[in-house]
Amino acid sequence: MPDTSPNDLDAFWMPFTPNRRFKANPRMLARAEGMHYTTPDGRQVLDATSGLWCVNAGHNRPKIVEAIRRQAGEMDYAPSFNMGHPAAFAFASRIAQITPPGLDRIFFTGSGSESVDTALKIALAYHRARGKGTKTRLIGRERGYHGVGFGGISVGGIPKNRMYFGSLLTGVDHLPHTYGVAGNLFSQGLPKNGAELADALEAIVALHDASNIAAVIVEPVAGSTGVLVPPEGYLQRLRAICDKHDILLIFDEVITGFGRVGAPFAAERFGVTPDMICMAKGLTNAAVPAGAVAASEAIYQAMMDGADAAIELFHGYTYSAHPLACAAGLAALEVYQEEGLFQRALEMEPYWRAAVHSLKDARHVIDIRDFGLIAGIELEPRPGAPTARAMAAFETAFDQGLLIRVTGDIIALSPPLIIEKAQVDQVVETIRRVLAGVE
Ligand code: PXG
Ligand code: PLP
Repeated sequence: MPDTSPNDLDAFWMPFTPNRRFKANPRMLARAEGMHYTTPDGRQVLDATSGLWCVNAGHNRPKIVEAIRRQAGEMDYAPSFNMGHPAAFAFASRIAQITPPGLDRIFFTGSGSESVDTALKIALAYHRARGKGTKTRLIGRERGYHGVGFGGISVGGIPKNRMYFGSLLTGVDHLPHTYGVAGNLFSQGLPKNGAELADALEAIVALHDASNIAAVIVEPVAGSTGVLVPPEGYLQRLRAICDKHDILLIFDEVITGFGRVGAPFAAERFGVTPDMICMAKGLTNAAVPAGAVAASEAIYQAMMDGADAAIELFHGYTYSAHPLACAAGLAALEVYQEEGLFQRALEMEPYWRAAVHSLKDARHVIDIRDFGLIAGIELEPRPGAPTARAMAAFETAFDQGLLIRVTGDIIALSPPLIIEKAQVDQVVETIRRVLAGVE
C-alpha cells in the first residue's frame, strides 16, 4: 500500500480552495458510510451536502461498491470509439427510462463540465445539420454555474469563474438572474414573483434575431450560486419563447437530477421538457466520475441525416461510457429504484422545508430558500468582509460534526436522499448553534 497519510500537503494544488489557508489547518476525510464521513482520527461527520451535491443514495452503498469491484476484475477499460461493451448500452437504455419521454439519446461524458460542453456543441451541430448554420449564439444566465470548461464559464454567470480567463467564447448573452426579486424573501418552495424575468429572452431575440440564436442553457434550480429557485411559471415561459423562435432549451441538471428535487429530473417535477438535459454527479452516485447528455429524438435524427456510415458527431471522450462508470451507474439506478429514493425525497420535502425555515429567527439569517431536498440559508455578510461569516460557520460546523457547503454568504444544503427526520433535526439544530456562536 502506498503511504497516503497527509505528511506533505504541497503537491496537491486543490480545486476551488484557498490552498494556503487549508494547508495551514487541513480538514481530512478518511471513510464514508451512509449519511456520514469519518475523519482520520475517528470523528463522525454528518454529511448535509451529499459530498458535493452528488452522493444521492448515501455513501459506500454495498451494491454500488460490489458492482465496481466486479467490473474492475472483469474489464478495466474499453474504448467507445468504434467499439462497444454491453454495460454501456444497458446503462444508456436504463437512463432513457427515467428521462422525460422523447429525450432518449444518451451521450456519455466524464463530468458535468464535459456534459455542458457536449450539449452546447450538439446544439451548434444540430442547427447546422438542418441548414440553419447561422444559429450559433448561446444564451446563459447571470449567476449560472455550468462547470469550468470554456463553454461552461462562457455561458455561466459567476464573475470570479470568468474574470481571470480571457475573452471566453464569443457570441454569448446572459439572461438576468432571478435573485432578490421583491416579495420573495423566505419563500417556501417556488417563489411567487419574477416569472416575467424570462421575457428578457424576447429582448435578446429582438436584438440579435432568432436566426442567430442556437440555445438557452439554465439550471432549473441554480445550485452553486447559492440556491435560486425558479419563480412560479418562469421555466414554462422560457420553454414557450424557445419554441416560438426555434431555440433549443438545455436544462443543466447536474445537481437537480437523480431525485434531488423529488423526481428523476427537475424537468419532470416542473412539467417542462427541455431539448437536452446535462447530468453527472448522482448519475453514478458519484462513486465513479461520469456525466451524460440526454438529447431529444429530433436532435439525434437531424444529426443522423447525412451520408450513410459517416461519423455524425465529431465529439467524444476517452472516458465516455467507461466500464467502471457504467457498472457504478447501473447499480446506483438500482439502488435509487429499489429504495424509491426519488419518491422518498418528495415525501421528505415538507418536513425538510419546515425544518430549514425554522431557522428564520436564527442569528445572522436574512433569507431561506428551498426546493426538493435543497436549501439555501443566506447570512448577512460581515461588514467589510463578505464570505467570512459563512466560512467561519462552515469551519465551526465541521468541528461540531456537520458537513455543510457555503458559497458567498449562503449555506447550501443538499443531504443524501436517505436522510432520516432525526438527522434533518440534527442538521438544523447544529446550524442554529453554530450561527449563535460565530461573529
Ligand atoms: N453544471 C452544474 C449545474 C453544476 O452544478 C457542473 C455543471 C460541473 O460539473 P463537474 O462534474 O464538472 O464539476 C456542476 C457542478 C458547489 C459545487 O458546492 C457545485 C458543483 C461542483 C462542485 C461544487 O457549489 N457543481
Ligand atoms: N428508475 C429509478 C432509477 C428510480 O429511482 C425510480 C424511482 O425512484 C424509478 C425508475 C421509478 O420507479 P417506480 O416506477 O417503481 O417508482
